[in-house]
Amino acid sequence: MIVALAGGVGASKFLRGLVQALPPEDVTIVVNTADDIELHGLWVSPDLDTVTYTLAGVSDREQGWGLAGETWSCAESMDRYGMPTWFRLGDHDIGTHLFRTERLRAGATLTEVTAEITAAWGLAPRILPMSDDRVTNTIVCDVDGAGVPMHFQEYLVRRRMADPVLEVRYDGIGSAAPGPGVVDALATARGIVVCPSNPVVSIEPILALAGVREAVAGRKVRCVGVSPIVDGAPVRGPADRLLPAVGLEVSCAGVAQGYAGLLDSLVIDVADAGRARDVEATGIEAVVEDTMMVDDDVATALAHTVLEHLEL
Ligand code: FO1
Repeated sequence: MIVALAGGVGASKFLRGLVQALPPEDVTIVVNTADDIELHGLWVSPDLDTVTYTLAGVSDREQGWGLAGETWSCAESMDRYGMPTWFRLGDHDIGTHLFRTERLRAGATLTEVTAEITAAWGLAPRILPMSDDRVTNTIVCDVDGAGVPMHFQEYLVRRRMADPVLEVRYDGIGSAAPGPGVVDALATARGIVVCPSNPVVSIEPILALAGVREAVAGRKVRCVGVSPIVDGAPVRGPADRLLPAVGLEVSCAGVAQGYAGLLDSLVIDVADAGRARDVEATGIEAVVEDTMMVDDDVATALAHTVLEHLEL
């Protein structure tokens, strides 16, 4: 079994390629839940849903998140009443949040509910939330000279990354346990993949759970990552604001520095071939490949490159 550590949109594109390159039932995906948010009484797990919808082939491919052909009648109705709709929930997507929330309230764990949701979409890969406990990415921003903590979604979506970032916190991480099966999957994997996701708010919260970084660092198999930074900028999302906040350069070399001791190889884009030596200075082999996943064919070719370097 291959275990992939994943965030949302970038990871999902890559995973579509991975399940073409491997039997899907041989893939276990550990997904970040530190972006999860409770809104209007509903538990929303954006990265779990993005991975699920993308692998099910029902995602809005242009937007990256949510469902294709979504309708927004509920949000329009909420607007009428002056309810906050800055985090837009589509009508069909709300069905997923209603199901998840109802099952959690009835006592199911997030791991159990996720298995029910992925089964309902007929998915073969195993999708594991990183934890059944609440961990929250909190971005401390400089607002008029004061340090103001915000939920990641508030920083990203509501305030559109407008505030300078002072610090990134993983609230709840100290008392959270990895989800059932997470450490065991890593310990028995034939290879580990770190998807092209934000290292600070998608991958680090997974690694920071008790025993996870140790399981990756102590593996006897190979571990290969794909850089989410191309030519000094994130393919999407706020990594260019968050990497400097944790002291890392916004480049594939900065990503390598953050993963030093964890990865054997890092796939970097052809645009970054000139940074291969800087990547290798961290002790990680640099593999130069097209990482711009404009379609599933590029994602599948990239997945084959990753598998080659896992030396299965
Ligand atoms: N991203 C936005 O930029 N605006 C939104 O209104 C928004 C709503 C949303 C609803 C459900 C969902 O699963 C994801 C949603 N996202 C939205 C994406 C999300 O904020 C981020 O892409 C991830 O959290 C980052 O991995």
